[in-house]
Amino acid sequence: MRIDAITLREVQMPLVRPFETSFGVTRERRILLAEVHSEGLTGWGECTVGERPFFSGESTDSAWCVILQELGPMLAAESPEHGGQCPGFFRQVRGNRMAKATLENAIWDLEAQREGVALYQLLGGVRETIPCGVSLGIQSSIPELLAIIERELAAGYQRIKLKCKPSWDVEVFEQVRSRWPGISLSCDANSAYRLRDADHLTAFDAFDLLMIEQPLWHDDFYFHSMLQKRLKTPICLDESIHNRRDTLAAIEMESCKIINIKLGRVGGFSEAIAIHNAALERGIPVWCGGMLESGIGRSHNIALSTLENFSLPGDVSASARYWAEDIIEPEVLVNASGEIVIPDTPGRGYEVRADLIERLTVRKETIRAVELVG
Ligand code: OSB
Ligand code: MG
Repeated sequence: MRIDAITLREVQMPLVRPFETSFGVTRERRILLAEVHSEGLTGWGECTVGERPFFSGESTDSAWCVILQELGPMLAAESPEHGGQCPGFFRQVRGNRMAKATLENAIWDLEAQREGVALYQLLGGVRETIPCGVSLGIQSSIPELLAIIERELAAGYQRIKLKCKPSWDVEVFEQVRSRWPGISLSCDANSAYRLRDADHLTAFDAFDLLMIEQPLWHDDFYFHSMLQKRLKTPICLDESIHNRRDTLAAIEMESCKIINIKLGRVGGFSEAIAIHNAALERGIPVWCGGMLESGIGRSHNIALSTLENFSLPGDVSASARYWAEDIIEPEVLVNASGEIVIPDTPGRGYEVRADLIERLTVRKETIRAVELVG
């Protein structure tokens, strides 16, 4: 496919409620969207970076520069047939995986439209519905958290994940478990603990958690493997896993028993599929993480979650939990059984609301392929 132009824009979208993790509070998202125009079709990609470089080393502004200065021109000079070729085009650029995923995912989105198949089928997905969980931020009090859990369980969500940190953990788990002894419950520390906290972390074993996500350093495998030997609760790695090699290392070292796959963190659909396959071959279940995405990123997460080894509920939930108005149509809905029903229409399965996107846009730049070759 000939690339005619790539438009990068920043949209600003306030969250319906603030989201607090061990590294801070997010109230409004600054989201980058890429449109890749090719032969009359438009593929969309969302950059899942945070506003500040706290989850990964990338940020909204760093990704803006890397896409405009490096990755966009590299892609515009090519005529890709498959999204899977993108990592090759971007090979010279180190890191910047969320920026790379923005463009690669747009090419997959475009390819699905061109082939007239649903994106999930192009990816090799096999599920007609996907199981959904919710990730609940740190709250100002335990009663407030309990009220939110009650609402999410009533809505049908199949798994509750609690963000935790040293001052928001055991006491919270105790109260949640005493109220709901049987629910599927997990926690995510976003690297808030150190190995010296191992004794404290063994106390988590009393709460029958499905997993503890990324308890230690964001770039570590070895100390997680030491910690896993001391815990009954399975460790799930998020931040540490960037590619298939990381996956093999983590499994080999027994640093985790479960893997969270995020499209941005791993650089796009092709690496996400490679990680999925490596984990499947080794009997390690995976699930799809979330990064407070708009509908575009969410639609891509939904397509990815249909692959066979996405056997645990993910963090991909209804649009209305994040946005007063989402930028896709229909918005993402979760049924009373806590599932998203996969759309069967060609492409990503959700239409883009161009007018709304235009209204939310605060900056926009276009790279025209002719300017590069001409
Ligand atoms: O670690 O999974 C995480 C949000 C921002 C940064 C990191 C994480 C998260 C979430 C939210 O847990 C998941 C979602 O609801 O999109
Ligand atoms: Mg996480």
